[in-house]
Amino acid sequence: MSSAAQRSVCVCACRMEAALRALVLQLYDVQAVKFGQFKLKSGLTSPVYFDLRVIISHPELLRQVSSLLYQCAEDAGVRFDCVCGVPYTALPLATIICSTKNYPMLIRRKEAKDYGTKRLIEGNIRPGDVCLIVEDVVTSGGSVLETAQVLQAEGLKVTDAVVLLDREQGGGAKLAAEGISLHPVISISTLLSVLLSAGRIDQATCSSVESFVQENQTFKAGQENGSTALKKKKCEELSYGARAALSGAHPLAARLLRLMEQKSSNLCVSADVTSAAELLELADLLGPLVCALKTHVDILQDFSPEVGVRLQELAEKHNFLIFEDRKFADIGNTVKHQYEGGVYQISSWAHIVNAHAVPGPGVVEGLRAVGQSLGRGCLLIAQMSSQGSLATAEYTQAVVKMAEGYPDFVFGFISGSKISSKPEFVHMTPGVQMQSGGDGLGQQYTSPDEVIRSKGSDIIIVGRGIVASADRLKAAEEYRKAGWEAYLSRLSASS
Ligand code: 5BU
Repeated sequence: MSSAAQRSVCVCACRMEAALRALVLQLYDVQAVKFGQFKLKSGLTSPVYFDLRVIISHPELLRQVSSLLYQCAEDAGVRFDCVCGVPYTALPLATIICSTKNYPMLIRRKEAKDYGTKRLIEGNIRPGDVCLIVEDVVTSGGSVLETAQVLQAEGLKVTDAVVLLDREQGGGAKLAAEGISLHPVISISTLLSVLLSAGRIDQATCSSVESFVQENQTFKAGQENGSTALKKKKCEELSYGARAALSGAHPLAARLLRLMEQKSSNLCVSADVTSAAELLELADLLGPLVCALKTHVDILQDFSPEVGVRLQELAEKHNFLIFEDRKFADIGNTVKHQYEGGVYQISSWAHIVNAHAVPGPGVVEGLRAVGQSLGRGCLLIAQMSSQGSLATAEYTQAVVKMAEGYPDFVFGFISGSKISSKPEFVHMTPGVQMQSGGDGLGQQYTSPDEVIRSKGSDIIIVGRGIVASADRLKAAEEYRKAGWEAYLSRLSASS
């Protein structure tokens, strides 16, 4: 770099520093930051309190904050197509950024309307667009994450968030662990040092805030600061084998995770064929390559109890689990009969079944009454791969909560991405093909790499990508390899 260029970079940096310093002092002067004893929602007493809502009464400051937030994203090289402010304080900030910089804006509703469209997001949603999140203050990162999940459920990508003030209590690390980079305009340490050097606060106040921050880390409830927490969390990305050994793992989840490690496979084939002979042939052919074989027993034209027996023999022979994609969705008493009896007697041969959570916990209790003593396990359907799925972010979160109530029977989810950070839970994702696109009937495809590496799921479920291929064995091997390599690179990125 020439010395003239170096000088101009230095001038820019100094100007930026001066702008941040002026901003901190102004925030203090308008009482957006206060020192004293404040009772927080959590019950804790904090020596510092931020109320950035007050900045809407100061138009010049509002403009300045918006401009610094935008600049922060620009300096970090963030690319985005639209902007969404976390309700409510960041809404005017996002509005100013969008109107001055010409970006389309989205508004997240806190509650879905109970009339009309029931949308959680207002504005034109273009699935695949990258949405930048804007926030005023980040403590644990929870509000940013909640907004991100609502946007992601609508098909948007969220990679970055800009925030005016980071309290440095672990929010950045939590968001990073979820694949979102947080870019703060000011950190609490900068704020304290500016106020201290300007004589607005004394050393005792500064120290008490520093201790509060250190003692109230929200990420992994540890005592470490955000960046150490991030390293720790990243190192803690466990292998399938290590998760199998966790004391809280359901025995069936442990068996599945173990055999995945042994077979180097996170591939579940969806054997959607309509004759019993073809199903069994497929199970024998692809058995060595898969961790699970998924069936839709009710599409077979010629089911007999013999099919269940033969499938079990093949599962033993090739070391895979049988997953009947029955999607139970009725009251407990009915699903009990559907699982145990009828023509298919599913509980006698399927290791895994799945259920919709929409009927409430009774559906799990009915299935558990049959399956638990047989050592079976259940996956709850938290999201679906189909276009226009009605599973909102709130619904998905409620499904995770429901699953947590039945650790002796529910061991994971059908979802598009990792939705629970508990390593005992297994995430399985359908709608997977090497090429993106759909099937004209609502199915939407994502690649193995994206599902495993970017979305953090555990198992890819592939149907027609393999079954409709001219060479099923070759196609299955390609998917196995793609899924496994994505898993290995996810692991190595975290160590
Ligand atoms: P495909 O051929 O890879 O599109 O088949 C996907 C399979 O997964 C098929 O058996 C579906 O019934 C199943 N599936 C799905 O596609 N999406 C979902 O959300 C759920 C199941 Br739940």
